[in-house]
Formats: sequence, structure tokens, C-alpha cells
Amino acid sequence: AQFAKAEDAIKYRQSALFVMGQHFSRLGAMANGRIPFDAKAAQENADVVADMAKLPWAGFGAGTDKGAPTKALPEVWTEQAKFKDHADKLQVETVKLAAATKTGSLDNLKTAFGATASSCKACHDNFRGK
Ligand code: ASC
Repeated sequence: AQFAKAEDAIKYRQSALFVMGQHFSRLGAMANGRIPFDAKAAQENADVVADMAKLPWAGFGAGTDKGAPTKALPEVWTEQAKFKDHADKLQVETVKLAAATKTGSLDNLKTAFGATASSCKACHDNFRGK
């Protein structure tokens, strides 16, 4: 296994998701007009989001349902194919998001941000508890 103990796997996946969320919310601020659109910053943030989107899944291995505080629901392990579909979808959407930011178009960012946020939400609704 990649992790010495379940606690490390849980911290690892939470850390990747936290970093992703920080960079994703900067894109959201641009997409929603809370901060000015900065094409270069958008690209940099989207690249981090796409990189981070690859990482959390290795931290959801067998036996990592407990070992540190976690909101992950048991369905992560009992519905693994469905969980993987969500993880794969996120990665597809974040690659599209990164590509959209490279066009320099705020409209493209808005569209791709919305699609990516839907993918975040779909997985949270099914696999993340309170
Ligand atoms: C975000 C964020 C999420 C998603 C989700 C979309 O900005 O941190 O988890 O969007 O809220 O509904």
C-alpha cells in the first residue's frame, strides 16, 4: 500500500481536495464576477485543479473508511464503480476546464467552471456526509 496507515491516506485525500478547492474557488470568483478576470491567473489555477483532481482517489483504498475524522460515506467502498465514475468525470471536466482557460475567454471559463462544479456536487451529494 502507498500509505503507512489509514490516517495518512485520509489526510492525503483531504489535502489534495483542499488544495483543489482553494484554486477552484479562485476560478469561481472570476467566473462569478467577484474578482476581475485574469487570463493568466485562471490558467495557473486551472492547471493546479487538474493536477489535484488526479490525486485524492489513491487515498480511498480499502480500510481507509476510518482512522481519522472523515466525511466519506460507506458508499465510497460499497459502490466503488459508481465512485470511480464520479472521480473519472471530475478529471475529464478539469482537463476541459484547463483547456478552456487557455482560450483566454471568460465565457469559456464560465461554461467549464459550471460543468466542473456540477461534477464536484454530484459526488458530494452521493458520497460525502455532513
Ligand atoms: C466549489 C466547491 C465545491 C463545488 C460545489 C459545486 O466551489 O468548493 O465543492 O464548487 O460546491 O456545487
